[in-house]
Amino acid sequence: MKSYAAVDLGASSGRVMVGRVGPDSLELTEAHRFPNRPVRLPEGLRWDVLGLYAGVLDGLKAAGQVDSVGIDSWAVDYGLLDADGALLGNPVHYRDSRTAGVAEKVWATVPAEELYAATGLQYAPFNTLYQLTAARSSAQLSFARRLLLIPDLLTYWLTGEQGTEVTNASTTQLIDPRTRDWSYDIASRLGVDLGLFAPLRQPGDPAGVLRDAVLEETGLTGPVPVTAVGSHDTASAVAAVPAGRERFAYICTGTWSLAGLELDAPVLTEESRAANFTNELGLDGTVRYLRNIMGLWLLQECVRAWGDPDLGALLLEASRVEALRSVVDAGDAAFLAPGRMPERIAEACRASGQPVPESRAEVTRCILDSLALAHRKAVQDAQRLAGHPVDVVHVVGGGTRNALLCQLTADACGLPVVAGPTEAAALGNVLVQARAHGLAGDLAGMRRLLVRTQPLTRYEPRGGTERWRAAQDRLAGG
Ligand code: ADP
Ligand code: LRH
Repeated sequence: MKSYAAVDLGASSGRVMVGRVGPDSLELTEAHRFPNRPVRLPEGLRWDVLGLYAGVLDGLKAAGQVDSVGIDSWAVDYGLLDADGALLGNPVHYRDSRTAGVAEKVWATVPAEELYAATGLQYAPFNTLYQLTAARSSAQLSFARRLLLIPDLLTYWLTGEQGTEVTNASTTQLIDPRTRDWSYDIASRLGVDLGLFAPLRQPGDPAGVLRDAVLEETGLTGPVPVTAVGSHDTASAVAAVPAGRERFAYICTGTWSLAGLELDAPVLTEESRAANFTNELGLDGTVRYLRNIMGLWLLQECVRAWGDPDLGALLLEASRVEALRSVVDAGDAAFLAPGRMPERIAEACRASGQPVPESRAEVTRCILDSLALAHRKAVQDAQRLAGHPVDVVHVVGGGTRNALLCQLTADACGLPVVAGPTEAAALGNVLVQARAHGLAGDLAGMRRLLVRTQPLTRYEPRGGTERWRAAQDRLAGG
């Protein structure tokens, strides 16, 4: 039995989990959880990356002696280092408004169709490429000698070693998903200096050992290796989808819903671009073909606006509200920015001629129905665009604790939903470390271990697919 610390930083919270892994056993316990609160500064929305690093150190101390450490986090964002290796400013939050209107400027040099054919990445205003374009004339970028994506930055602070883990690099829009290497042509045409990036690392590669100062602060005894994992949280979460031989779709539910398929090769067609599907890199040569849906962010923002009422009670009330009364487009980037979420949802319902949800329970039901509908559309579109039919939908992540959302997703998709594990990203992180440190097996073997050891809940579709189809048509027409 070996133990691994998985640092998993989501947009709403960070956690350090400890995984104990044997050939036929896998146990995960939480050592430490801390909130991830973005900070609104005069210059814009920023991550409190020093607070997160402090949370990681507290977590490693609470975890105790482990055989290795791995870090994953949300994608696309980065810190810039100066020539001395010091951080230049607070990393910009992907919900910051600096990228508004930037994509159009990029497309004037490399048309959107060509950019998709080369990188396979969906359009999202916050792709690293657009962030770098927005920052082009900033003082920070002109002083920067190194760019590290968030998990790579924390790894650097823990070990002193720099690298660019490839699954997360695939969200920069600077990677070619066919070669799984940099897209040199795109970078040079758009004036991005690839020399800013440290060399690519693969999940499972060694990423250094904890520095002496870190050992001192955490009370651990060295050497403690740090191992590269699928450092994009969604890559780690998909690695931990507990699928057997079945043909499956997955939905990673948390702040975002990431809904799609695991494929052997990217889908780079014009139809796929128009449907805004992304081809991100997964473990062992796989491609994560998926769509970003606003996810439980919509609910998080409402709950914040309402002064944090009890979530369980709210969901119970929402389960009693009439179904599919009003729905909004949960894929709409108009919901990306923080603030005024209950009002923005009401406005979207009014604008599309639907009843305006009044009570908190009605707004919550509108959000969950809308998410389930967006899950349905993504699962259907992915199957059609990739020519890859499925029989079951695996739901992983924090949203598995929301039984109403899981049931509505099964109903909307007209397919069984298997929900769990909740801490999928941490489990994927642990399993990649375990494999690097001697656990035999491929991705399928890792998944078999999850099926044998993790509690899963099955939701059967309750019929009524007609109503979901009608709601989808209503939204498309509205
Ligand atoms: P992220 O990794 O993006 O920060 P998580 O995977 O931790 O997100 O999921 C967070 C979401 O999980 C919350 O926004 C909330 O909607 C949902 N959630 C957490 N706990 C519960 C609970 N007890 N009941 C229902 N939903 C929950
Ligand atoms: C989920 C996630 C998602 C990205 C978004 C920025 O945490 O990594 O896969 O698109 O954050």
